[in-house]
Amino acid sequence: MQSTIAISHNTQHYIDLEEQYGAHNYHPLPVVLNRGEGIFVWDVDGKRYYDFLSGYSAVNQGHCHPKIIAALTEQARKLTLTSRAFHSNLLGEFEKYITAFFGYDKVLPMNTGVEGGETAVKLARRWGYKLKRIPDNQAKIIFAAGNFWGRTLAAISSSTDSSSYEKFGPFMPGFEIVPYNDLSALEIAFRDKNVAAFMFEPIQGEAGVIVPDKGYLTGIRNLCNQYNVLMIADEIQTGLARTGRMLACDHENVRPDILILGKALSGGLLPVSAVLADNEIMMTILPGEHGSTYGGNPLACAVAMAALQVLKDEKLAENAELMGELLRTEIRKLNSPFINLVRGRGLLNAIVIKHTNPDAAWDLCLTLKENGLLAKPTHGDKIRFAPPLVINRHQVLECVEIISKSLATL
Ligand code: PXG
Repeated sequence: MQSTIAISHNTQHYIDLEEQYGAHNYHPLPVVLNRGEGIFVWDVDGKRYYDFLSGYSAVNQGHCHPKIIAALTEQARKLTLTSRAFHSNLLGEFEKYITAFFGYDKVLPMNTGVEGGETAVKLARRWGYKLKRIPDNQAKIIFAAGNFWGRTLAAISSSTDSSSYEKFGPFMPGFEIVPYNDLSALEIAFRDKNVAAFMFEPIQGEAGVIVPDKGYLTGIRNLCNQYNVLMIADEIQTGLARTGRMLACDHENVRPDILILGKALSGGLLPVSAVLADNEIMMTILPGEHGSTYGGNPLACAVAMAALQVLKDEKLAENAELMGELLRTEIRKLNSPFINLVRGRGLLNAIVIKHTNPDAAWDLCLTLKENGLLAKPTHGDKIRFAPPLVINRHQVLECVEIISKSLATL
């Protein structure tokens, strides 16, 4: 598959190292990066690329944002980790900052996104037993088909993608699946009194940027109220300005009971995730019942506050909204016979490739790479276009030129 393009000896050297010494759990594009700045990354041969993946939306603020790097380096010289056995001067400050930022009583800090998801599920089960009075060990969490929230055994237990779960069983009990974007199915599921929560992505990222119908988020909120079920929004990929609002739930002015954030909460510097909820939910977990060595460490706290402040100061939600609209409009104008459709919100977008060659999406990504733009196919025929949110008008138009030129070679 990779034979059609020339790869330098230098690049091949690094790829060979990974091939030989690393597990083969990924299939990356044949490009080896060693530098990033803003919307650009450079390979080991010094070639510059537009980054149209942004670390799967972790780098919303742009690569190596100077203010976030400054927060990191300054804090790194003082104190990086205390564990939660002791207090730090930054944890409470960060907790106050992020709860005010999103309007919740409390936050529980973790590291990776999947840990944020696990935390939300544990909180929902606890709430279910303590407040909804679900009989012991009977709590159910509902998920939507096509969901993706990581790679732990709990996360893959809710997956409908066989490449995520096959031959990794047995799976976590108490999880149920309903179709995405289907409120009637959700209502039927909620009639079961043992349902504690519905966990969903406001736009499904890994499934290929699936945007639900207008009213879906409001409908979920209403059903959750009606049936006393917690609404858990996984905004790890959609949150933090990516879709043109600070949260994707803001598009319908809906407030989830539990909000999960990750990825861009550190601007791509280190794993930082957070679960936000009000006291009624958060106070169901007591000392010793949940945690993590690195969760809430001072370095992460300093970085997360800087990362959030940059989103606000640079009005990145507004820019994502405008640049996303421009990107979709200009790609549609190309009228390419190879693009089945362009979809997305803000700067979380995907194109669906139409071609007789099943490898067309991969081949297009190789050509895009040759032409100076990095993007990655998902599920065979879809390519995500999700640059850092600091991209400007001129750069969007230049990227559309690159896309146009690359499509012509298909
Ligand atoms: N929720 C959503 C919506 C995600 O997109 C996670 C949770 C998990 O985050 P962590 O930090 O645990 O990866 C994601 C992750 C991959 C991969 O290689 C992961 C994501 C996107 C693309 C690839 O596992 N999103």
